Amino acid sequence: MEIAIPEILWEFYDIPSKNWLVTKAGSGHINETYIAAGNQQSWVVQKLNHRVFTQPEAIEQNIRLCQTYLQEKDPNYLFLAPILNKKGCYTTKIANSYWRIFPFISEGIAFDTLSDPKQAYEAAKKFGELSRLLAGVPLAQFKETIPAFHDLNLRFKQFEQALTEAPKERKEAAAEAIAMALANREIVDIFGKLKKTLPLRIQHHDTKISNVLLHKKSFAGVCVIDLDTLMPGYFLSDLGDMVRTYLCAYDENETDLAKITIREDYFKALMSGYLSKMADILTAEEKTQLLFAGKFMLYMQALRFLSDYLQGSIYYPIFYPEQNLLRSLNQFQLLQSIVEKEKNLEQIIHECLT
Ligand code: GN1
Ligand code: MG
Repeated sequence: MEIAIPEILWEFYDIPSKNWLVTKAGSGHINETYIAAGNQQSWVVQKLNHRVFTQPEAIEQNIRLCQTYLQEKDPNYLFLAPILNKKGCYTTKIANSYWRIFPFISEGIAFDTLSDPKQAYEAAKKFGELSRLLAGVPLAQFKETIPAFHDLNLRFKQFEQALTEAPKERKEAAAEAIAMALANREIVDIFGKLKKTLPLRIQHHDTKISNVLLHKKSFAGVCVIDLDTLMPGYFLSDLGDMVRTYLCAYDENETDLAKITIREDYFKALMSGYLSKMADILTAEEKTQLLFAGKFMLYMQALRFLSDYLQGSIYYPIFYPEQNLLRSLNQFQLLQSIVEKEKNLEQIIHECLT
């Protein structure tokens, strides 16, 4: 693996240049993340994927708005924004690349899957806390860092387009996943109706479990990370992506579908953690859609992996040719598992709300 942080990057910051020991970090699909370890202090260095995030200044603006607001609202809240360069910007452009440097949080750890319901409680509480703290921030000044990012109606159109354009062999290989996408189309229609009435809130839009740091020993929530899609959206996005990634013992890359089921005790922990911060913020209508949030995000992620497979895997990096198809089947399987356990899950939600 080639590791390439430009040496000159450090000169843009008030960080005395050191002989950094650089390693690749994180399991994210889109940006490139490194840890630069020094004797006294370490940093997380990240190269923004400019093909996906075409407007770094929109990210810059949203993060600044949140940071200023949060500093006022709760000065002790750890908001892990990039550190400022000498020009006072979060982002540093070198040649045609955009770089950020974040403080390295040594007591924090990020997981790809969970092994204790307490972790689900703490992580969900941490993301719930962010939504809660930002509930009063003026939305009008925020930019969409990726336009219509979680608009399922648009994602479905993109899927139909991909289906029309896909070569015959790919369509045949994906027949099962395509059938599942069409069979669950109701989710698109429900979302289409909900977006007319649900309130807009600042959402993180990528609340997967690897995007929150928990304390190494106690598992207490330390801070959320990956703030590039912090922008207005629906509560469905943040709650839903937690359901998508906290409940199964295996992640989206697992290919043995027999292992893909949800753990109800983790669902309970997740809901209680999230609602401990959000119960008095959510509207009555939002509270009727808590289970739908998970279905919505699982369906959308399945559709995105499937569309990408049909288009020749141009968005999500893969390690073998069928990977995005298998990721899609994995997510459809998890959706199925939610549908099968729907009654119990609704009962758990009911208990958490009363
Ligand atoms: C991508 O880059 P990463 O891994 O944080 C994607 C998310 C998906 C996720 C699926 C900008 O996030 O929307 O949910 O993969 N981010 C973008 O694992 O598309
Ligand atoms: Mg991300």
